[in-house]
Amino acid sequence: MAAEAPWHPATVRPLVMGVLNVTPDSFSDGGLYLDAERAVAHGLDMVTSGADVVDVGGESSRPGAEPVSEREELRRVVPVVEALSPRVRVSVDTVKRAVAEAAVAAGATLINDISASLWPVAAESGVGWVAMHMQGSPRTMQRHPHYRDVVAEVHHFLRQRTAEARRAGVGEIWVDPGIGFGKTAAHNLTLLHHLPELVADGVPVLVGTSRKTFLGRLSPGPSGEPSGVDERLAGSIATATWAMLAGVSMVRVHDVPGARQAATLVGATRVTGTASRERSHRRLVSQEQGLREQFVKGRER
Ligand code: HH2
Repeated sequence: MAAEAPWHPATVRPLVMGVLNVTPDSFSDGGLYLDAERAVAHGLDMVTSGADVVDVGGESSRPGAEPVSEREELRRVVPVVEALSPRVRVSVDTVKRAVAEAAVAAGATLINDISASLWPVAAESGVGWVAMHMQGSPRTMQRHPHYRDVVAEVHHFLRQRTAEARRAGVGEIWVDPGIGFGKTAAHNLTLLHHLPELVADGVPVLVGTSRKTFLGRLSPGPSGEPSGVDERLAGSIATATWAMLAGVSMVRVHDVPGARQAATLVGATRVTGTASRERSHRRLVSQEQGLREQFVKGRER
């Protein structure tokens, strides 16, 4: 019998992952959604705005962040996952095995793993897994990021982890170069430039540039100071669009409406070709349905 083809979402419209940080200290939305009710309301808003998946996190991974206890992370994450999972696909952004397991029990079907080490949990529970590259740990990663060849090293790491996860039986695997995780602005730009090579491996790629520091450094205000977190929307959408045009299958964003509009347009340019507008629009709509069904299947596993 032929081996089953690796899991891959249809490649028409890139998917949008909305960020929901249930933390006091996340770099851009820290403290806004610490209360479970507000967190759930914001998650549902993102769904209305077009998020395909909501990524719930209870521990900040910003540079210099202090770890939180397992108990506290569980307290923050589980009720929010429970409330959102009947309404939308939910991923859990954690590096802790117990938190991943509890979130899956509460309805999450994707483990967003910045440590790229939790594939055994995904294999045991039959959910999807995102492997992200990071050099060092959040507390120290931005002190001296160093690579001989950032693209080769990041891609090699992700290929290795993908192979291990596949051997363990994980069906749905995503890779993420980890923009800003132990990387300078130059490293981030180099990785963005070389995204097509990662895409060419055939494993769906997720990229998160949203509101990150390098955007502020590269677009300083009139005083020469890096632009603030709230002034990085255009850069966030520009880099997400760049990544989608390079072939990534999902972008992780704080500002869903703009990213969703960009994703829809990238999808539309992928199918338009020379067909009549009417025909290509109908095709886009039916491919969109196919994509949603395939991605949502991950929820039903
Ligand atoms: N970035 C952050 C957190 N999780 N996961 C993936 N797969 N890719 C990313 O680029 C990524 C991620 C950092 O952003 P945010 O969650 O907004 O901040 P914080 O870690 O401070 O909560």
